[in-house]
Amino acid sequence: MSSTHVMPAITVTEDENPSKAKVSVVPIASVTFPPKFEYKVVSKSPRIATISNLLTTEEMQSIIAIAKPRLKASRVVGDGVNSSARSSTSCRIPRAHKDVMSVLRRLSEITGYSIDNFETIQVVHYDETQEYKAHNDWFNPNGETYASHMKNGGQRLITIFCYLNDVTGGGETCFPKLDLKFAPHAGHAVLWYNRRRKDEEGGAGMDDRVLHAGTRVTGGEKWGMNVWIRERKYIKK
Ligand SMILES: O=C(O)CCC(=O)C(=O)O
Repeated sequence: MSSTHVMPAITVTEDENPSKAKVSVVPIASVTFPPKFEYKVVSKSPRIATISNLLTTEEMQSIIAIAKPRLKASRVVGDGVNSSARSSTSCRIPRAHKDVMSVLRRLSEITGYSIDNFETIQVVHYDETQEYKAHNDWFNPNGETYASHMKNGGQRLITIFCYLNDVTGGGETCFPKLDLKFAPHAGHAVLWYNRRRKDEEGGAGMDDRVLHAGTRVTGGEKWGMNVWIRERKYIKK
């Protein structure tokens, strides 16, 4: 493991991350990055980036082993179980394992957000033919379940979707409104902001442009991991 890495060319301002002013629970010196780690800005508005080599092979194997016995039919926020929009299985995993924590520490350093703001990690698994149709990760202020979701940690400000294996066919993460598509590659991730800054076109508000889908897997299986960063501390239940 090497500590050589390219620091992100992205600045999180204090108005969008008030907790940045507070002391991080993780000392920066303890964070190590895999060799060839690279953070690349893809779009400045909406803010989207790719992260190459975020996870090591050992970390991916551990995360999959932790998740495998826990998988259940995926739920959709505010839409109940077995929604036709999402045919994958998923589960939440504890962060206590060192191979989960090492990834979260990197993401805390990259984004400037404390791990305290990270929602419980979700691992997703798609078999061949499975998919997750276009959706937003943010809680809809007009939705029935908005208040209950917001109570613990507030809005999902940032999504980091990590790829835990190489997929034989399909399974891209697709942003139909932006004409952007990311193919799944083991150890890599896509990061995006779900809320516009006030200086972005349209002004501050939840961002419809980051509507995205996990396209149908056409060969092999796909493992992924969702890291959602909330605007405030998220209490694990
Ligand atoms: O599978 C993907 O590429 C995206 C998954 C996703 O959007 C989600 O789990 O919320």
